[in-house]
Amino acid sequence: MDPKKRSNDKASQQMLKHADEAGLETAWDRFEQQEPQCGFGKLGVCCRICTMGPCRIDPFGQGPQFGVCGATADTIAARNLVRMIAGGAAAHSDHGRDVAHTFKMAVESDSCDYVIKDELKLREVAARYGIKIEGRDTKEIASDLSDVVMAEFGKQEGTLVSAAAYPPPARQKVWQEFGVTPRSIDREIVEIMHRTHVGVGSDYKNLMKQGIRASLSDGWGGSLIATELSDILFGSPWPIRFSANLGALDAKQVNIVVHGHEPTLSDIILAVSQEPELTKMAEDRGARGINIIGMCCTANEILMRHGIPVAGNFLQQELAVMTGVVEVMLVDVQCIMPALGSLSGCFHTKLITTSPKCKIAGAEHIEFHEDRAVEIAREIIKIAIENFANRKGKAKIPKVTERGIAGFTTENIFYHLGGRFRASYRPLNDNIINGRVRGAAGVVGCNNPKQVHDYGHLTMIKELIKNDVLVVSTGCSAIAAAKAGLMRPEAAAKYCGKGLAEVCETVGIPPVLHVGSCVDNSRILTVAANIVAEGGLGEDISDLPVAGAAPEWMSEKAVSIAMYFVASGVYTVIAEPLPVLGSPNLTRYLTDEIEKDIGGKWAFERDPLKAAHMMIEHIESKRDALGINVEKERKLYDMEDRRALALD
Ligand code: CUV
Ligand code: SF4
Repeated sequence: MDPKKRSNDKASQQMLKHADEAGLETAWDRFEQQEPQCGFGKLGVCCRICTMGPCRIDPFGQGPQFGVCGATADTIAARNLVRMIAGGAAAHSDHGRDVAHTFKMAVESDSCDYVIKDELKLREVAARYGIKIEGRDTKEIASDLSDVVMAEFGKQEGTLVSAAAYPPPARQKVWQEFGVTPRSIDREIVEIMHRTHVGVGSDYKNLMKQGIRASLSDGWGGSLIATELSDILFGSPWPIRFSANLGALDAKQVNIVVHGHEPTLSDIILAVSQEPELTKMAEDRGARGINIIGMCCTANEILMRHGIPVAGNFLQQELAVMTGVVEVMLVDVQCIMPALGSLSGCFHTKLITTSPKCKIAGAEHIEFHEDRAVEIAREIIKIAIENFANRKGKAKIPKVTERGIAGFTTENIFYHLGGRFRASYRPLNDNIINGRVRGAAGVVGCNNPKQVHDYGHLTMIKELIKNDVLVVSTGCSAIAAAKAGLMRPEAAAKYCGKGLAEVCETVGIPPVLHVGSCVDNSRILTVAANIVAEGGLGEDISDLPVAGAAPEWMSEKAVSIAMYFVASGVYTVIAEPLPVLGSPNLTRYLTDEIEKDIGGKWAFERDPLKAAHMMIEHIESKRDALGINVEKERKLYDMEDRRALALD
């Protein structure tokens, strides 16, 4: 086993070596045991939807071309794919729903552990949702917003309020004409399940249409609600320093890793961990303190707001436990490997599940209830403190960490670009128009043992910024970038092309902007909407010199995300192809013809360097179409320009 063939990350390489020596199994080992993986599944031509099957279509045209019911490869691949979208949209949007419930509780109760932290954002969001602001107090506005937002999930009439309030008008028109404006969140997901039941739709394009609609209800609906309400409840992020990688685990402290996706529990855990009584209790047990440290998107949620360190991304969750210093691995929902159950049994680590939606064999379950948040947080922290004495063997913490700056949002990114008195997207648009910044790319998504861990993210991101493309990042991709030092402002001089370096250095931002967790991909959508609204770069998101990518994706959520990027007009390149290659028709539709319907399209490319150049080429073609690729005479900086670039 050569750790370098598995991970590009130094800390992970050390831990993989250790795992190998200690005979501990990881996702990489299990991936190898799975090979060769099922070719029918990979190509999307295996159907298990009814018990006349399972049926499979021979992709070489030799064997059967129809399922028992007569379904073709096109039908089967399209049904499978839109069901993946349903799964991904459901996960994100249910996260949004849970935040909405917590928000409602905070609004209605006076003795709640959650309070509204960002009143300004509350007012902004409420106004977007058509709620009266003037002369009303916070509680009234919040109560109205809570009602409107809750209704978005299950309403029976009309369309999503947010789908009309946030995207550019030209984009909304495209959706209306194509008939994919999302109606409500749950409905679009349910309709996927209905349409894909045996004997309903078999036209692959019509099936995809519902996939598009559901993905839009995720991106501009459920995920957006999760982001907006989290900002209101937990505070809008602000640029903040943090450290990243397994080296941020501290052998001398009680380590609690918060892992999963939601901020609701972890935010309280962090606050409660600072109570003097608990710190004293930890000290009495011989620990120097309590170290709350994140993993995956829960990490992103609280590092964006509190600067807590991040232990790592998706493929590092097992490695964190193997350090032997994790007292509690505290999880909520999503991207938690079932393997943690048995693995934690080999260590003193207590794996604690908290959501009724996610119980794991081998874990202890302490159900989290928002109305007793502080009390439950204390209980969990005490368990961790008591467990400190139970560590076995020597700590195996790789001495690898990086530092970076996170906490960028749609509202604050260009506050920085514009300076204190010129908070607008004008400076960004101008820098794109004058060509210093060629365009922007959203690089997001997971890790996948099919790719060398982090290599895809880093290779792509470095190539983009070298070519003056500003990168905004979320999820496990953002964590990969942080671990490699790409979120330090100094990275601009080291890795960027001249134009982007100039802009980053003047403003003091890193060339890769961390905008949050996977639901915060909605921030990338609203950034794009704001760029359009600022003017000078076309009327629609599909006019912008931007692209999206998920270089190591694996989850159904990633499919929903990439679909709503595409359906918002963004060219999106993913590494592992969608499981549709067994249907040449569907493949052609997604990677080509769909652009005429919706303005964006997919591309599949495993080589991250090639993928980056496909994105750059697309960005340049959009610049050409906008007519901004002409050599302009260099004018001298006037005061206005200086102000536009000035540090505040
Ligand atoms: Ni939701 S979905 S592995 S943690 S980005 Fe990370 Fe982010 Fe993919 Fe999961
Ligand atoms: Fe086979 Fe059709 Fe049933 Fe799918 S739905 S398992 S293709 S019979």
